Amino acid sequence: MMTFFSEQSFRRQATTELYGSTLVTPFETPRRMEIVLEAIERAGLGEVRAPNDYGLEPVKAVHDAGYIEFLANFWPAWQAEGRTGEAIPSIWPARTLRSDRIPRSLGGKLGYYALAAETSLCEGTFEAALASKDTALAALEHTFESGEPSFGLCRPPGHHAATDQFGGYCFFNNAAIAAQRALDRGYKRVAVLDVDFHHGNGTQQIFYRRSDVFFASLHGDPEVTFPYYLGYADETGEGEGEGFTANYPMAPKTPVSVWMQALEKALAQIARIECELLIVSLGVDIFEHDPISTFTFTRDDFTALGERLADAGLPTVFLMEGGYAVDDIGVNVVSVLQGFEA
Ligand code: SP5
Ligand code: ZN
Repeated sequence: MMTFFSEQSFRRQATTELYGSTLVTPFETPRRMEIVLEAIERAGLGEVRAPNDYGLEPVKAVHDAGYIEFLANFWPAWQAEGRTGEAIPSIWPARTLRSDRIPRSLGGKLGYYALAAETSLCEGTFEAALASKDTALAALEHTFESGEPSFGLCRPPGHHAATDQFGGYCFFNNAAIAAQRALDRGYKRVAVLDVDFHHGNGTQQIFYRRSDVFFASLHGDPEVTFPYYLGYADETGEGEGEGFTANYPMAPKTPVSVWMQALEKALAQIARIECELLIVSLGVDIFEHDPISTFTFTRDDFTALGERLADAGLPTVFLMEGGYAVDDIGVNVVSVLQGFEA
């Protein structure tokens, strides 16, 4: 399988993540990419190619212009104010405050455009986010042109990023950008299947009122898991989009057999709706030893997942999302991709 990866992904080198009451080294570390690349090479999965630069148009097709500009300008502006540390939001337009104004100050903008505080903004974040969406777009283009499956080794991940909000280690929603591009290239209906441990709130929000993208997510129950405020089973889409969102929240330690039953339901919907392309938001934080997650996937379960996805019989683009058991992330990802090819 062809993999796409950009060295520019390494330009985000954040040193802080707000975790409980302390700042820790971010779980979403650049080292993850090195481990995946090593595993791809060791397994002989296939060529790894750098993506083209697809510019900002495909980003603007999904994200708010003010939000893109905020991410593009934030770091230089922050530095120009003499701020040296990484930027972490600490106030939002929460329910009792106004959300119809975007404050002039950087601190005000930071909260306006954030949905969570664990994800800092730092030097190189915007450049890495651009590289990540280019990686997704290159994978999409490869599958569009050849019909062959492809893997976009995206970093930073994307599925928590909404129209105009970053958080959950995500800035641009790579899966949404690729899905929109697929539609613009002529596909009539696209499925985004999100198997990351966390609910893909951003992807859901972007397509919630639309029937051209079917979004299905299998994830830790938001009653007890990040992002807490989206991803419940009663969220099924709105208006035109009614029936084009499906959520399968599951309790901590849910057996993989139960998870696989939810996958069957999601794949049945994808088949019934007659989706022409499958984009997989591939988070391997469903691994049994993931440090921030509570599902129980083993290496063999990842292989079985890949095999089952291949049986769907659709042109398929895998895009990297989460996965924080750094030493195992490579084997886990490659197991899915080799299962798919087997
Ligand atoms: C792309 C992706 O996987 N983003 C995940 C973002 C999760 N950030 C918040 C993590 C909070 C973890 N709380 C864990 C408690 C473990 N005891
Ligand atoms: Zn995740």
